[in-house]
Amino acid sequence: MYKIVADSSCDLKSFPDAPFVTVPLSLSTDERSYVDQEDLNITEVLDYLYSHHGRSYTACPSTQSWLDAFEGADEIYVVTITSGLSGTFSTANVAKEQYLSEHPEVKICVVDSLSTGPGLVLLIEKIAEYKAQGKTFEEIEKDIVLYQKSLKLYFALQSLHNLAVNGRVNKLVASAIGIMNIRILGTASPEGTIDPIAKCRGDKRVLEKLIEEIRACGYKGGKIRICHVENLELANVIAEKIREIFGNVDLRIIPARGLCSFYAERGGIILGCER
Ligand code: X90
Repeated sequence: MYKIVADSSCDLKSFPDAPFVTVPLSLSTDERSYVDQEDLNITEVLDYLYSHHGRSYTACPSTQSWLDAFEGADEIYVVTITSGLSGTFSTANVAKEQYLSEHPEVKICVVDSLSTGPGLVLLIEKIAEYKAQGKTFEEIEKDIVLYQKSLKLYFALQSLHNLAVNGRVNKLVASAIGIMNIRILGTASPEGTIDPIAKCRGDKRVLEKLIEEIRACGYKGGKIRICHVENLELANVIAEKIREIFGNVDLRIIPARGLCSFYAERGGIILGCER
C-alpha cells in the first residue's frame, strides 16, 4: 500500500484521492503551545497570539511523528514545507533513514516543496495522479521534481511581523508594512526563500499586481490553489479575476491551517499555480 505524508503547512486536513496523513508542526509562546492538528481552532489561536505580547515561534515535526505517520505503508511519498525556511525537510530525511534501516523493503521519497500551502497541495495531487496513471516509484521520484520546478508560488500579506521576528524575512522589508493599508506581494525564490516583489496600497492594487505577475511567469490556465487566512473574500475576488481572464481554470480555495496562518497572518493569501 502506498501513502502520502505531508506536514501541516500543506493546509489540507484530508485528501480523498489517496491514503493521506499529515504531521503537525507546532506554534508556541512562552506560555502556551499548540500542535497544528486538524482540529486546531485557527481563529482562537490567532486571537490569542495577537493579544500576547511576548515572543512566539514555531517548531518543525519531531522525527518520531514522521516515523508514526510512515507506519502501515510500503511506498511512501513525503511532501514538506520548503527547506529554505524550515528544518522540516531535514527531520523528514532523518526519519526516512531510520525507518529504512528498520524496514529495508519499504520505499520512501521525500519531496522538498521549496514552497508552502498551495504548493504542497499541487504536489500531493500530482503524486496521486501519477499513481492513478500507474507510474512506478522510481518514475514518480524523478517526475515530481520536474513538476515542482514548473510551479510558482505568490503571496499577498498584510503583515510580515511573525516572519521577521522569527528570522524568515529581512527586518527592513518587514518594517515597510503593517501601516496604511500596505500589502506586500512576494514569491518563493527557486531556493524556496521569500522574494518580495512589491508593496501595494490596498487590495485592488495587490490584485492587479498579482495578475500581472501570474501572466508574466508564463501561466496559461493551469491548476491554481489559493490558501487564505480568514480572507475568503479576497480569495474569491482573485479567483473571479483569474476565471475572467483565463477561462474555466481548475481552481480551489482552501483555508490555511495553523502554520501558514501563523506566518501569513490574518488576511494573508498564498497562491500556487502551474506554469
Ligand atoms: O518552525 C519551522 O520550522 C517552520 C518555519 C516556517 C517558516 C515560513 C513559513 C511561511 C508560511 C508565508 C508566506 C509564504 C512564503 C513562502 C516562501 C517559500 C507562509
